[in-house]
Amino acid sequence: MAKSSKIVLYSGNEALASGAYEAGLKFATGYPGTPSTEILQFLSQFDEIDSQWSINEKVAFEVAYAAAIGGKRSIFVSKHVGLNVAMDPFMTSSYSGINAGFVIVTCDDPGMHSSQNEQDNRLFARIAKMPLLEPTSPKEAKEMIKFAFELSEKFDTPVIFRMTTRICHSKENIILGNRVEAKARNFEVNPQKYVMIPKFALMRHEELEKRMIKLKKVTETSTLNKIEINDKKLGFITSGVTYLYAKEFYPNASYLKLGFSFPFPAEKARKFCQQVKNVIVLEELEPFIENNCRLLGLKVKGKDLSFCIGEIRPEFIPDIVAGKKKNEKKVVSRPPQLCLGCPHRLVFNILKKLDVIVSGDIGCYTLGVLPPFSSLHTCLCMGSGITFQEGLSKTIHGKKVVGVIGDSTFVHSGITGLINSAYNKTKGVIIILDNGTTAMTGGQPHPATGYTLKGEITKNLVIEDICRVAGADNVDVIDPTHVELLEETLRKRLSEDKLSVIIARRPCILMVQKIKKQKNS
Ligand SMILES: Cc1ncc(C[n+]2csc(CCOP(=O)(O)OP(=O)(O)O)c2C)c(N)n1
Repeated sequence: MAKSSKIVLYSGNEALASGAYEAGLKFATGYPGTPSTEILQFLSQFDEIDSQWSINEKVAFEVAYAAAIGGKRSIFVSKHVGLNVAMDPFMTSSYSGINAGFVIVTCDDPGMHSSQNEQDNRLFARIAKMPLLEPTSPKEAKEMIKFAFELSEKFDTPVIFRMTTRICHSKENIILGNRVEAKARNFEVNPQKYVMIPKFALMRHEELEKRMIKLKKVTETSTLNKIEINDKKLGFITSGVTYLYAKEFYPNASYLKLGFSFPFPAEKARKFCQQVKNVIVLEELEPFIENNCRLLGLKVKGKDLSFCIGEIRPEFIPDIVAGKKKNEKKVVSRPPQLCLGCPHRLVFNILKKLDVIVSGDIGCYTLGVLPPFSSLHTCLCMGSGITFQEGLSKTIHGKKVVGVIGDSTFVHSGITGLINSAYNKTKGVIIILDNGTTAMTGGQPHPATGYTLKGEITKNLVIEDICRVAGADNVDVIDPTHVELLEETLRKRLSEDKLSVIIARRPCILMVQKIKKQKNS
């Protein structure tokens, strides 16, 4: 086959997806979340890849992981907090190992451009004992993802592939190559490997520890962990995008650039520190590399705690090197707001009038917390709009608690909360803000839209039916432009000693055309 050599300007997400395609990827799952969303959207164009938006990250992880055990190279993609939702299968998957290659792509969001926290998912590599790869740029992401599949298959392990917002969304010229089909693998019946009852899991734990010893040897010799000796007075141990930032400010310094950062290449770090006088560890968020160096007794300098909070910007580098605290210039911010014409606005106008506590959730509607509405009082994680309604309504006296949750979030992790509320005799009102899409992340379909990631028509989940069978006493479906009816119904349901769901259904104003197009296709 002639080698393709087309050059394209791709984002890190598109580059990663292209690399995975070329590596013979056959199965891809995920749930939308900034900054990861475009990876799966990009993969969905390829006929050779079975790709899906799953209903949440736990399900996505299990489906993709099972496909890998079944014999197809597979990938799971989510934002950093998505991996928390998938933590249960994630942790035990390193015991069972894989069959065909399985890569876990986690897109972390230092600086929380669009997230509820800025956890550093590199730390999960240590807990789960999985190899960790970290590209510095889109070009590297494309090449490294191929290595990730090879590594996974060679060592029978899931591989964590960690991206960050800047790498996901910055663009670089990428050379496209040909797809190489991976060698076919068959599923083998092997309960000792795939049935994690304690006896078998103990044996697999032993395998895992042996694997870690082997992987340690690989990180020591891997070309992804590269020593560049220049000026021997100043050197950096670094990974991810901070490597490029440091290079801009200190092109003549020495570098230990880590691309395969766990298991930590201890001997390489030791060798580097022997050759360079002043070694500074440069990394975003947690002192992950720094602590690994300290455990080895290496004399390295890290960053001040103030730089563990928020993104590292290129202009911070000299201050980190000088051992200073962060001195960030404050820019006057322009708060976001619900779009004019957004149907959620109509609901929050009413909630503002009623003297109620509102337990919120994650989606566009979280903006109900800000003026002019100022009527959303809690928001922790996806699904908590309903569970907080239960916990708060059972503790706060004198005020009613209304839970709000979006349609995509309801399917993601609201349904279980509603079943719990009904089972445990909770009273009160839940409002499902159903705008017919996952608006917050750019309008992805979910089961209640009746469309798949590939735009195909599928079974349409009926939210009101789910609410009824979950145990809601009343389910009202109201277009929120019928403001008076909505207010009247909400007041009535609040006055009753029942568990009620009101579905405020009207399409997202930005997605009306998109949704119409899907329906007509
Ligand atoms: C565990 C987790 N996964 C993904 C996300 C990203 N995310 C935040 S809200 C949301 C869904 C929003 O859709 P919906 O609930 O329908 O509300 P809308 O934005 O449409 O109003 C997603 C995917 C997240 N914050 N946490």
